[in-house]
Amino acid sequence: MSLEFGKMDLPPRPELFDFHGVSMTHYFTDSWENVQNFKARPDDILIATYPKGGTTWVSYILDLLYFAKTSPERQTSIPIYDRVPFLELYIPSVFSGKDLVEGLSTSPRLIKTHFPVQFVPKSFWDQNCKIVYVARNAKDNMVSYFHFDTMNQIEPDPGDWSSYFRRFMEGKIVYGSWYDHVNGWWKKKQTYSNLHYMFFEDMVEDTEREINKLCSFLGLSLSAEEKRQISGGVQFDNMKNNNMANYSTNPVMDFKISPFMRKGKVGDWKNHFTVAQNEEFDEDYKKKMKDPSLQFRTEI
Ligand code: PPS
Repeated sequence: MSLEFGKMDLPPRPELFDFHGVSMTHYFTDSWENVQNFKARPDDILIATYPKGGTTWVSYILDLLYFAKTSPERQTSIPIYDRVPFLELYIPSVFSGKDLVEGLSTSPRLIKTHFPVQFVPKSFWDQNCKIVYVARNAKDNMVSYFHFDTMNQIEPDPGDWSSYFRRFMEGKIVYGSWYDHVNGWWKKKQTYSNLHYMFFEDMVEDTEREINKLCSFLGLSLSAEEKRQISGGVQFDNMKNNNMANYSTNPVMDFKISPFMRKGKVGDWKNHFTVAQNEEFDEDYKKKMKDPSLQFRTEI
């Protein structure tokens, strides 16, 4: 089932509720049993992020690394959200991410999730699947998520910026606390070696370097020229202008309010946080982010 339904059919925005200790909406829990019983294959690759952490960017990079040479037609015919399906997204009689994954004929299958680590279906661990986790600094992540929630009809109403700011710190947004998410996955990395933990800011700073690290992790050997080409193709402006990567074909998003590929920057939070908000945020951040080995950059 691909994502196709007319704007007229859009249901009202969903409500947030507590689900096993994490704020969620029904779009990501209605198919819970089914998703938990997902049968991963050993060569499946899971791309995991907190929403707005760099999911689409890394998904597109992985799709190019694996399939640019063998299936160039994918690049002009299949939107990224169909190539790398969103496992837990379920819109009754319209869309099932799990069905879409099961219908993939690629090997490996590239699979997107925003689950916190404790929600990941067991078979990914049993099969020792490779997992790429992307994290983005909390301030830019919050700003990006706020704009996304204003334009995406299947997200709860974000309200105004100051109330959103507060709810982000409280973890009262879809997929819960950013702090728990990035820390939970970071901790998992200490015991699960098939997890590559990367940072949005590093990708902005040097995309080619991060592609090289991905290739080492995935065991891929592409030529320097191929990697350079991929790195060029995934720069922000190129992805923003690429209809197969920019979500412009997605019916639940209203680009008149805000585009999916909005700014792609590190430090845009400075255009949103007031001085007082920044102080409050930093104070709260220190209390929640106790692990000195997990460091984020809010500017580069
Ligand atoms: S989602 O909805 O959770 O899948 O969104 P996600 O893809 O994780 O995050 C979207 C943000 O990533 C930015 N983006 C990029 N930035 C720089 N370069 C490239 N190539 C790129 N691709 C996506 C996108 O613009 C969103 O960030 P903001 O800050 O809102 O612009």
